[in-house]
Amino acid sequence: SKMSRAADRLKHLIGHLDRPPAAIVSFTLYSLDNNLLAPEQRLFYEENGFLLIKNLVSHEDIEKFRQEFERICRREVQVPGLVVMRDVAIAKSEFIPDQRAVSKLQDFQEDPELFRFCTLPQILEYVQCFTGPNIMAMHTMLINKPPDTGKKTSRHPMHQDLHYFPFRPAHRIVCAWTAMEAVNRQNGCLVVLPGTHTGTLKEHDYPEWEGGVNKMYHGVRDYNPDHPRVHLEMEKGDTVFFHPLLIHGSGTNQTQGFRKAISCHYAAADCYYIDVKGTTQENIDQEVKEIAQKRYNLDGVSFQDTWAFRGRLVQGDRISM
Ligand SMILES: O=C(O)CCC(=O)C(=O)O
Repeated sequence: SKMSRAADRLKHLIGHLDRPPAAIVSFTLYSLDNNLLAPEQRLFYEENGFLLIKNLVSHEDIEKFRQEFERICRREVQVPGLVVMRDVAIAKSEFIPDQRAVSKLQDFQEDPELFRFCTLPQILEYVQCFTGPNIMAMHTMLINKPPDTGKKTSRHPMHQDLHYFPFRPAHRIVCAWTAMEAVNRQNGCLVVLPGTHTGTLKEHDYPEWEGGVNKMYHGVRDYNPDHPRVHLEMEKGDTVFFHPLLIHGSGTNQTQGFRKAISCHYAAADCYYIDVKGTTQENIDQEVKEIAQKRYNLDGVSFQDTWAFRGRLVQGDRISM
């Protein structure tokens, strides 16, 4: 595999040097020096922009997140700021108060049970390899990919998450995405283009799909269709950490079950906000401001404000975020 080739190369390198392995990776850009990641894991992330850790979240915790999700779907709990999304293929008239009507929850930072995911010590231990010790949870999602209706709307177009973020630097941001059940090609696992994290932020917009596209599901405008793809098949509790420039998406769910995953984007608490005027992010800036105005009747709120407002410190000190 690519992982073991990288490890072999590293072992070979180490064998020809009289310095400790830490010195070899001290020039790395995408990860930080600490004692958690093995040299081959760091090298893998540096080269590929993602790192899969097996069996990181307990089945017991996942069951609690699932139960909380179901309570939210049944409207037994009201969560301030929570955004409940439905698939475009489901007509408004078909409202049913259970998970069949919900394709995604966003911004669950005010739900103590779901937010516990973002504070799990074993997740933060990995997160700090990328962010350093001061950590903000910036963006939270529980994705409930529905069985596809045949219109292929359950797909998630290929994209870079940095498109949504008006903060930098990119390499101090990381996503943790945990499978809440076995995810595979049949139910629409994540698909990544390894190594694309070393590129720049590309232009994103709504893809021209015949069956319709979900709200805010922008896709990357041009990427190399011949770039090698990796389908991240994962077991329940497995967690992938990935860089916000890594091009990724997910396929249709061809099963009758709902494919669930829970995720959090973390940023170093000493990241800084940027002005996206004149950049490829102007379209998302505009769309987010319009939604904020409509939904919360908030005039004059900036794209950056919407992030500063949702972000929560999960470790260390809140510095500039
Ligand atoms: O869980 C998935 O299917 C993909 C989610 C994703 O990439 C996103 O929401 O940004």
